[in-house]
Amino acid sequence: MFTRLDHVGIVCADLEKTIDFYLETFGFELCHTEVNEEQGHREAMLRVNRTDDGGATYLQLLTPTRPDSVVGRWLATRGEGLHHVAFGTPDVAGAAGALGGQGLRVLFDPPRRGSMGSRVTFLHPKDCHGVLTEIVTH
Ligand code: V0V
Ligand code: CO
Repeated sequence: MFTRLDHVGIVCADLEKTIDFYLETFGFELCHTEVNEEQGHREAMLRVNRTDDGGATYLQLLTPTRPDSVVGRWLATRGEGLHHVAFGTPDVAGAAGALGGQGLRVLFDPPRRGSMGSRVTFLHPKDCHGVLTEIVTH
């Protein structure tokens, strides 16, 4: 179902400062930035490594563009830190359908636009032992 870890989502207060920290401290590569108006955040994808199946593993740094977005509410109530984990799959809709059939709550049905033109959905954290779990197909 899942073939790799695609990214770890991290909420931050200052996107530019946080990008600089990861580039200067750990040497990761900044490979993409975008605004996701639908989700209400601005983000950067930092590449950690490439994988044999042509995918890659990223850190996704997220900062809100409005206080009432998912990321805005998270920053206001929890502060900076880990927000979600995203697994890669060749078929996000198929994986979401199978997991929904097992009784897990699928949050975007159908999947929505994600980073770098991907298609994504999420599983409710309460159904995944406290971890907000994203499913992504590039
Ligand atoms: C909320 N909870 C979490 C959580 N967010 N637990 C673990 N990790 C998180 N990130 C818990 C929270 O503590 C509550 O538990 C309960 O879930 C309900 O939370 P809430 O306060 O009602 O929070 P809401 O209103 O923000 O709703 C939570 C959900 C929401 C998961 C439904 O965050 C959502 O729809 N997420 C999917 C979209 C998303 O995350 N967008 C931003 C990244 P207690 O306190 O009641 O026990 S988008 C992205 O990464 C993209 C597009 C990409 O390309 O990668
Ligand atoms: Co994500």
